[in-house]
Order: sequence, then C-alpha cells, then structure tokens
Amino acid sequence: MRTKLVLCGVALAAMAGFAGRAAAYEVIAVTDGGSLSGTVALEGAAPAPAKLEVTKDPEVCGKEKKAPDLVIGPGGGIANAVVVVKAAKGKKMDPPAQNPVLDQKACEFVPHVLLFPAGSTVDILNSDGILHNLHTASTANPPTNQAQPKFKPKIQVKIEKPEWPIGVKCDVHGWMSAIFVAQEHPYYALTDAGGKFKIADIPPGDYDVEIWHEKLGKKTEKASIKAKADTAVAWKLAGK
Ligand SMILES: [Cu+2]
Repeated sequence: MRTKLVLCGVALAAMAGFAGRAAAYEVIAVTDGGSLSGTVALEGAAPAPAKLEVTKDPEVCGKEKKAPDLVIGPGGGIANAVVVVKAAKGKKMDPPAQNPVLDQKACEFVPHVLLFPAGSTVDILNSDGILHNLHTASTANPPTNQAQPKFKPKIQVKIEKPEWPIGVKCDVHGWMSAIFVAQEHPYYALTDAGGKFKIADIPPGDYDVEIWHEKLGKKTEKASIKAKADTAVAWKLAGK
C-alpha cells in the first residue's frame, strides 16, 4: 500500500511537470492568423543590478560580473522573459535555419536565455579559449555534464523534447548561468533588451498567455487574437 502511494505521488509529480502536463499540440493550416505584440515591464522601480564576484581566471573573465538573472532596460522593460501563447493548435514549428548558439565570452553565457524549438541541436561555443564546463539540469531530456577545454571551440547538445526552464551552469566558474527553453510549439517568444516581444500567425481566438521570468516568477494574462490583425499589450510583472 505504502509503495503504491509513493508511486502514485511520483506519477502525479511527473504529470505536474512541463512534459507531462502539456497536451499534444495539433498542427493545422493557419491562413488568417493574427499577432500578439507588446512589452513586459517591471512594476515599480528597477533594483540596482546585483554584482557577482569573479573568483577564477580574472585575466579572461574580468573582476566582477553583473548578475544576468534580472536585466531591466530603459522604461522598465524586462529582458529575457518568456512569453507563451497557450495554443492547443496552430502552425507547424519549423526547425531553426541554423543551430541555436550558446557562446561563452568573458566567462558569461551569451545569450543568458536561449529559446529554440525542441529537437534542435545547440552549438556550444567557447570564445574564451580557457576551460569551461557545460552542465545542464534537464529532466525531460538527458542532462549533460562535460568539460569544454580550450581546444574544443564547439560542442553540440541535442535537446529532443520540449522542456523549460533548463538550467545551464559552468562548474569551473560558479557565477556562469544560462537557461534553455526548448519550445513545444511556435507560439513562444523571448523579450528583448527593452522588454518587447512579438508572436505571429496565431489562429484567431481567446488565449491564456503565460509570462515567465527566472527571478520574477510566472503570471498568466489573457489575450484575444483577431484575424490578420495585431493585438498590442503592455503587461507588468511585480518586482520581488
Ligand atoms: Cu566557465
């Protein structure tokens, strides 16, 4: 009985996870799609960026880093927020024309958040020419933990299944962090440095839209998408 309860708990926990929760996405032809565009901004004043201490390789890494987990642009725009239109059906998600790239430059992952279609092969570059180490905390996909010495300017990691956020760390430089978002369907976007985003070709209808930020958390908004028109929004996330 006890074993059964435990197994049941594990199954529930798995179902609550992203991969288990997502109903199958249905591909349809979208001929009269609309778009959703706008901004995600911080409610209230922007905090001063936190500083991270550099404890290794200062000749390449520098002395100090700005924490990449909360970047606020002019006007309060929040960079690196993930916006997802919770569409059950829509257009096919095409593979990227080129492999998504995560570089390591001055001991920072660039970009800090990398959004790409599930099934992509990510090119991990090492522009620094020193030892880095790629360590991902995937659960739906196999995690990877591999050294990237200076003679390996590129390694590749395939992320087969939709999963996010996938934490990425370098075990050599503890302050380095990035996030992979392996999207399940085409209706995902990442806000730019000004907090702006745009998602196109959405079938007309009413949707829940999830906004997620690694530091500010998650919020659900509503949006009505109209045929061949843009719906403009200005959303806010509260500071913590
Ligand atoms: Cu490193």
